[in-house]
Amino acid sequence: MAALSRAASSAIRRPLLAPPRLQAARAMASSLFGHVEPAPKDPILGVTEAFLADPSPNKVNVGVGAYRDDNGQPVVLDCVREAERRIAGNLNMEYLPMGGSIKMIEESLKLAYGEDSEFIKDKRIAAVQALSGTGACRLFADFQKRFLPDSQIYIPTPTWSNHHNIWRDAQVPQKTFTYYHPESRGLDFAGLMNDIKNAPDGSFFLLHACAHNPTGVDPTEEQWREISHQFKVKKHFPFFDMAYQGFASGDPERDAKAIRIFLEDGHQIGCAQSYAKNMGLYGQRAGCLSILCEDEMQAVAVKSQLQQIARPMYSNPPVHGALVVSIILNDPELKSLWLKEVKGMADRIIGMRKALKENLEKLGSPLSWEHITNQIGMFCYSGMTPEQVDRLTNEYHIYMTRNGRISMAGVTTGNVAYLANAIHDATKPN
Ligand code: KET
Repeated sequence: MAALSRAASSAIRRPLLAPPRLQAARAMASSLFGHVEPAPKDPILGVTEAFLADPSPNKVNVGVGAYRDDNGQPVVLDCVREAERRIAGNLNMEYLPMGGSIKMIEESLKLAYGEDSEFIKDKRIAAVQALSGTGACRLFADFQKRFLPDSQIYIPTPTWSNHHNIWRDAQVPQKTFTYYHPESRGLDFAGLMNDIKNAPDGSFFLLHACAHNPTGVDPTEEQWREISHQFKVKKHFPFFDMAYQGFASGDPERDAKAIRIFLEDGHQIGCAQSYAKNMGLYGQRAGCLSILCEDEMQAVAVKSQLQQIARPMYSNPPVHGALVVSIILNDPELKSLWLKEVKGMADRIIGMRKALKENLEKLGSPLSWEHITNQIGMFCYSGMTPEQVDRLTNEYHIYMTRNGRISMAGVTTGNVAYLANAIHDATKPN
């Protein structure tokens, strides 16, 4: 009996006792990496992780900005499916050049700078394919650090949380500028203009080209003109992050208006483009970084340096998404299908804004929800506090970022009433 129980207990204990060689290896490993603490969860992608881990059948994900159809399913656009059919069995998967696909870059520049842009004709734009919008921002931040090591970046308050990480990791010092006015839930234009005026001449500013994330608040055309004018006076450099071209108004040309105003006014600009949202190519990491230079010679030099930053990091960008983008934008029929599909996505979001607001009003919410339909783009900056968001998550299994941002792209006819009810419950005055 005693022998048996000794055997049994050693069998239970055995897995806990690693062989001496493994123990030594573990001790070494813990001295090497023992100081590594778990990283804090990402405020946006961490929400997706929590959503996936929740077994509730009622759960709703309005965290990450990823478009869903009215059944809550991810969407692959018809134009993308057709481009993929043309790629399959026809095109090879060789390395792209360090700067990426020339065709994809050409098409991207036409989208951002205009079909007939004189800057494209004059070859004044240094451009490389980038790892989507994030990669384009990061490449620019690294370029900024390398060639203007004493410069800083002015970032709006609030902004997409990853902007702070990107410029931090590139070791560019950050300043913030006024953008949002919480009381009016609109733009703090006076504060914004003041900060532009008070920044040292020649400062770098990060601007959201359209559909500001997370606020959904964009300057009007008139306000953009004033901003551009003041940038000229102060010789500031505007870097446009354009992650949502087409998602604000449904028309990519209209959504490029801010950039076009700056171009008309003769600025040099930088621009990060992403095809994650407007072509639904999220995981393909398709994007473009461009910098408008003084002349062709400067553009050649700048492009060669951007490539040199890319080479030791990822060597060259992925080919599949670049093929999809260039095939769609280069074929008039596929391009018009794409334009129709972008508009369809933008319109569904606009429809859901109306539905969410109407549902809240129907429930008798005494609060004003006008901002839901006044805001533009993928997000509704609801005004909910982090504690109210926690209630939505804990009691209703609704997942969103703690800054109160709702990804309207995840709202559907099927879940809008449930969402409205939860928001009403969490926000109604006692
Ligand atoms: N800029 C902005 C303003 C932005 O909102 C995103 C993505 C990106 C760039 C980068 O997207 P990319 O996939 O690298 O092309 N925003 C959503 C996803 C994320 O956080 O990565 C979001 O805010 O939910």
